[in-house]
Amino acid sequence: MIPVTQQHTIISPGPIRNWEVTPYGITGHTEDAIFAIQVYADHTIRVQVSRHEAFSPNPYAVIAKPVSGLFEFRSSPDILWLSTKKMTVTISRECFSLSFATPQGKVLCEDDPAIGINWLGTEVSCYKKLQPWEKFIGLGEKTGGLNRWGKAYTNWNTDSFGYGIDADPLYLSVPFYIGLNGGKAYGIFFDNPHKSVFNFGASNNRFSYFSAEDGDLDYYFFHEDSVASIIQAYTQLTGRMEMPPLWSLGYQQCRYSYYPDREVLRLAETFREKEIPADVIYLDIHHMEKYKVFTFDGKTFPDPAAMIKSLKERGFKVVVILDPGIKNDPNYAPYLEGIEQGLFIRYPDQVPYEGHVWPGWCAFPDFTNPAARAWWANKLSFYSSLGVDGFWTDMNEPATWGQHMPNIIEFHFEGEQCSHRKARNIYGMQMARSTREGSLQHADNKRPFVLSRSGYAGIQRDAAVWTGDNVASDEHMLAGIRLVNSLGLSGVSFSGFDVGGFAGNTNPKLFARWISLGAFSPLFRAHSMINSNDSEPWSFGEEVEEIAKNYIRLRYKLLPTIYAAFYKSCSSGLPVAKSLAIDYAFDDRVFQGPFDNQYLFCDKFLVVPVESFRPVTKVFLPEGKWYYLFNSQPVDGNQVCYWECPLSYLPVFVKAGSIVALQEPVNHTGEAHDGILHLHVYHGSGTSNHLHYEDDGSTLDYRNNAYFKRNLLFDHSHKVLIFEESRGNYKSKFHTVKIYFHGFGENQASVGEVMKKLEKEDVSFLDRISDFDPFPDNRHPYHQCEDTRTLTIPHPPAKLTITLH
Ligand code: NBV
Repeated sequence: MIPVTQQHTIISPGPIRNWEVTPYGITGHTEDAIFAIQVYADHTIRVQVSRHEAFSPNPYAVIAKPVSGLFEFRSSPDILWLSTKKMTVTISRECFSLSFATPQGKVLCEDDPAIGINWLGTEVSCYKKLQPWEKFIGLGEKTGGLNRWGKAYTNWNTDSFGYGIDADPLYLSVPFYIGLNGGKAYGIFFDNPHKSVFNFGASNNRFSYFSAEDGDLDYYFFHEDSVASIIQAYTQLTGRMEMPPLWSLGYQQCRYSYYPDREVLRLAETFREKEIPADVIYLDIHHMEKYKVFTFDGKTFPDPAAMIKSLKERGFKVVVILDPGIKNDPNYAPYLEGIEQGLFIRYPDQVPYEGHVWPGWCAFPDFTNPAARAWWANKLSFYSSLGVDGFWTDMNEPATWGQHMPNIIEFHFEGEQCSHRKARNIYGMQMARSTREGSLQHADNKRPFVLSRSGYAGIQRDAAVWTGDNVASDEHMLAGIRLVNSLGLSGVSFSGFDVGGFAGNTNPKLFARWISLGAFSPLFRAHSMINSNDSEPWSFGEEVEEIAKNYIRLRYKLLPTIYAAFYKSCSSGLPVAKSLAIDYAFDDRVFQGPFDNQYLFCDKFLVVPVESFRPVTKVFLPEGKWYYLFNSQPVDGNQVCYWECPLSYLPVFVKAGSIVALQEPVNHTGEAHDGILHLHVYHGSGTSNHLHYEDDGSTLDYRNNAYFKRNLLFDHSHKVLIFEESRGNYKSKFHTVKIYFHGFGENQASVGEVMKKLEKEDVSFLDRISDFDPFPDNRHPYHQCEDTRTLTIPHPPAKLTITLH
């Protein structure tokens, strides 16, 4: 029991009384707390401090374990030191204040010595000295600018319909951020799922801090040489996504709601008639009978299996919405089963909690209970047997009308039993987890696709996420880009926004710009709200339809590059849409608005998001050289310039030295392409590297080497193109490779004029052909692609080196 006198006093851990060195680090007691400092990797150190007798478990986000023998330890009468190859943590024995430094002794981040760690009632906080010019990035789905300095944020998963562009909190919490300090970077992940606050120098000039309503101080400190390596370290700890199905990287069409079934079929037909590629149609809540999950409305969808079959024949996948609320209805089996098996969240007197949502009064499965997760996963066979391919977990904050779930509700929490205060932020990710497990269970070796609104650190293992109920406005479009970029900084690579805006009515220009941006977003899904105007690619007149079609087709052309980028992201944890703060962290211009919206897509494209009404925009080109995507015009980096951006031309630049892989567009990813791989090599320096990756796009066989993967290298100084030996036992679907050289220059007869020698294969050579412009209409000034030469060869089955001069 905390004495009354202490309830409003600040308590700190006090001096260290004893410690013990373990294989993983040190543990011990201070005057008022217990502590443990453990090494998870050279770059990752965990700090736990508690006023309880034992640390309270947080079993959801972290999948790694501490590793023994990675540190050295020293002590003096005043200080304890624990060092790994990457950092040293210094602990003052007198006040238990921590300082993290590089092995060379440069301080990365240190506790405010007077108030470093403390408790105010049950609230636990950690105050870090604010360093001059320190920047803070990440923290998941948070609004605002890229640099979070001077702002504070709350982590408390919240249904935020039509949120403002500065609103906080939103649907999903990732209490992980990266600090940039004097040319060095570090990361902090505070693994405490209670409502938490991160303050990056808001209303004070002394410290940044993180605090939680209750629970322990439990955080992981990361240090590596770059922002990218810190994200890799964080995702080593919390996991990475697995390869998504290829169809989920195509264009996805959603609406609240498409019904009845003939409207859904008509929608599918229209895409095919208009030859606008698309892969996915979503069924929102109106497909259900009285909004009851695990049902179809018998009147509007009398034969869902037949409808889904026809959609599949047209090359569409079907994703259905799942809401967690289970209607209290004595004739409804899921409700009865949940009650009987004790699977719902309950009040302390064991009465199931009921909240009002779409179906009326509902009970809520306790997704923190393995039995409830298994039950839910089983129930998904209802959909799988009808042919449903993917799931969309909505309202899983969890949302209820009134938006104030009582804190006394109890959750299983893997047997630990806790209240809503600790479980809320975890609930959504566990619903996504159980949904993914159900998909794996029923989908016969098919890859799952789950799209979740809510989540916590580690959600990337189970689901893609989208940024919820945005609004049809230019500022929201740009805010969505920042949210996706921030999610990418926080381990969530597969994310997107509702193209066109969910709430409100989109205007034609806005839709055109938004869909252009969507083509360069990891998740490409258009969605809009009930009672809003139609918002399909053809709903805004001919010109916008053409723009939409061009960009959707461009997306499909880019699939070989995008798919390879996803493969890389699965193994590195780095995002597909990369904020410039990852590769250019110490260039201050990256953080200036509006440059802080810019990002690298698939590591090769610099995307400059710009409002729909702007014909010209300011662009920041980071160091190096760039090529304007639409005509390969070279542009110097390390400068800010103005660039024309008429509606059809989203400013996108290709990084010098990139190799971009394209295919001919198809109507959907299930359709066979023409077998020609188009490789665009952009002149640069050093050696370009492109990973070519293919697999069957749908099954889990890639886990057992059923892939075709190889590195393609281009040595710019010696003009040597190398197709390395391929790995894996999948046969590539490309029989021919056509290579295009951009920026090699009129007078550099080197490439194209003479083909010196080809090992093994014959080649045909074509000069001056552009095959990159996605806009065949020739109406725009950027259509020309004069400086491009090409070469065509059979797709080499084995290693091939081509020397050009
Ligand atoms: O299921 C209806 C909507 C859905 O379309 C949207 O994408 C979700 O974010 N859902 C929220 C419920 C309430 C919307 C007002």
